[in-house]
Amino acid sequence: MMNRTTGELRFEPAFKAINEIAENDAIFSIDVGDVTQNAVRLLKVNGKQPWITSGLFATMGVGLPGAIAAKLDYPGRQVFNLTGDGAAAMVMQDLSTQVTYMLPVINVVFSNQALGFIEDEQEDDGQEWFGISLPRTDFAKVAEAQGMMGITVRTIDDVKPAFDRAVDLTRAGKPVLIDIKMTNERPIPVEKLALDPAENDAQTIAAFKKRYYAEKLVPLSQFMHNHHVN
Ligand SMILES: Cc1ncc(C[n+]2csc(CCOP(=O)(O)OP(=O)(O)O)c2C)c(N)n1
Repeated sequence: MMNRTTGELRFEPAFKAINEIAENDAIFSIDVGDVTQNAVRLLKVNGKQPWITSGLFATMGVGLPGAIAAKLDYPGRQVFNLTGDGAAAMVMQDLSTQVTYMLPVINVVFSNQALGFIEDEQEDDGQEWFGISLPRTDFAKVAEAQGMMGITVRTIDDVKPAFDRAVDLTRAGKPVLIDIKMTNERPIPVEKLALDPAENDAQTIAAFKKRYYAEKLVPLSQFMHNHHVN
């Protein structure tokens, strides 16, 4: 999915671009939500690139202030704030703080117009979806209103140039916000893989593989069987 060049814009190509521009000692401040799972899975960190989130309380909105703190503590290092649109809306007034103190952070908003993580939980619990839609917000304009360059990304082709621009701007000492207008797919639920014929009917497995592009995944039981583990 990261290497796709056609189709609707999902989150993976943005992570690919982030991996490409990330400096050797970059710091990632990650917000709470689907974006956390995606960052765990898709950021190719090298051991010198710390990433921080609100691990204990899972406090949404931690991405932006975390990036401010990182940049203040490590002014010479590249700093990313990776956040969902719900969390971004909770703390976006502090983009002004980055401008005021000239903190060149790369702020990335993954705009799926949903509280994605909660939507996933409601689906998993068989609840009706409730209170998870977010309004379409132009975060690039929000950034511009606070004196920061805002870039909107709508297609896969737009992704790389936007991040290259972000590198130029931050190297020139300016913070930037990239608003990724993307589809609203949830990350593959690894805790609920529907792959095993012993536990799922063929239709369920086929639907799961189609939804998550999981054709190549095989159930754990197959590995166990191959290794003669009962
Ligand atoms: C302050 C706070 N409020 C509510 C929650 C519950 N919560 C966890 S993830 C989440 C949704 C996050 O949505 P968004 O920021 O849009 O990111 P996405 O999951 O779509 O990537 C919510 C409401 C929380 N963790 N912290």
